Amino acid sequence: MHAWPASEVPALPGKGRDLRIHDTATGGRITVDPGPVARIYVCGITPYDATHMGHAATYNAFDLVQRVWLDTKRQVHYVQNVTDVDDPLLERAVRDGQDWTELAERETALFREDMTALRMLPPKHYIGAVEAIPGIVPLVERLRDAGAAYELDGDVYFSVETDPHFGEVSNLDAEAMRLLSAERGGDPERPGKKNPLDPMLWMAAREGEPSWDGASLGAGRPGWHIECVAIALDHLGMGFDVQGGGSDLAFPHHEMGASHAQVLTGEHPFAQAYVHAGMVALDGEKMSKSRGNLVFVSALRRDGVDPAAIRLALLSHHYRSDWEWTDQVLADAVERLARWRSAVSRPDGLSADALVDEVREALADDLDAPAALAAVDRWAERQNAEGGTDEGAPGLVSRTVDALLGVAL
Ligand code: 5CA
Ligand code: ZN
Repeated sequence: MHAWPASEVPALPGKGRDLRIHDTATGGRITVDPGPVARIYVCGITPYDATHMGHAATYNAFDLVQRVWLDTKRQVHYVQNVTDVDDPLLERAVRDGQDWTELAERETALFREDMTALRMLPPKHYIGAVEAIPGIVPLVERLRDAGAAYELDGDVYFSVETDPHFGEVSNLDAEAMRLLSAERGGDPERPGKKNPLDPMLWMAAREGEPSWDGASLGAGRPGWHIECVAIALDHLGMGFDVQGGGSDLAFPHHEMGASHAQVLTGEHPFAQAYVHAGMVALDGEKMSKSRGNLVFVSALRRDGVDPAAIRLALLSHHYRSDWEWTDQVLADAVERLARWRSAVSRPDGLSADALVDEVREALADDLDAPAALAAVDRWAERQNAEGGTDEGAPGLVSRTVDALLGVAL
């Protein structure tokens, strides 16, 4: 699939700081040391009901990761998927009486437009589940032939017990895993499984549902976790730097994906850091397609909201916290954008050298965007009140905000 166009990332004077980020697997902050080419995989959307503010907040977090790396003069190799065939997508298409491929294409196109408007950096490889199927089938066959997968009425399951590291991503107890598995696409109640948590790798063709040639697996379609594993191994390889998504992906999705990959390759770990963004809520409940309590990026844009203000609203919360979308959050962001734009509108002003350092330091410190915004607020307040004589300072602030926060002033 094609991704979306990249906005220019201005180079800043000096050099950025190395990223320290909270890793779910170790439960603490680690310094990521990616080498000259940083490798990141961020789980993409299942294309229906896109792009809501929860999606946007999660992609904003991983956009910041890349901006911190780019500021250290590294290249970034970014891969994202689109889950363009899966149960919930097919169910939605049936509910609305539309063709599932048309639904997926339309929503993916909308997502690209929203990402472009929000100045999110595009992945180098943007890969759909359907186009990944020829690469998925041999992986499932290999797992089966190695005794790590088994058949149940034509479906193929992964045996979690074959990975000695299973459980090390999310660190949950057995009961919590069972509950989350049932909630998030698993089938712990299905009789005949070796372990109730075992996830499906390949689902045999079902009447009235799309299916693909699965060679020795028979016709069917891929399970969810193996989709991301196949794409990540193909485009990044084992041991890449950051696996990213919302906190609802830690278990089972990232746990199972890590196990699939570790058993397939005999190597550990799948990713150096597992990074998870908090959940955005609306009216006290997690914003989710199943609840339908959604605020869409495109609806705000249609109402004439500047995408830079939407981005500032996302940035005003720490990526790891769970937070609530409200009209006030957006109103504050609109005001902040106006103050910042006014402050950078003059050709000279208050020196910004210290500000560049502060923003860099805040973001390198587990992506502390609220601290970065506070630093720019302080500069803008003094610039608007007192000004200064430093030629080019406002331009430097614009470039800093653009390069590190993705906001065009
Ligand atoms: N296609 C899979 C990943 S392979 C998927 O989870 N798709 S999704 O469309 O449901 O979600 C896309 C991303 O948005 C995921 O990282 C998910 O964790 C995140 N997300 C979903 N809802 C919220 C929310 N309310 N707040 C923050 N992030 C969210
Ligand atoms: Zn994924």
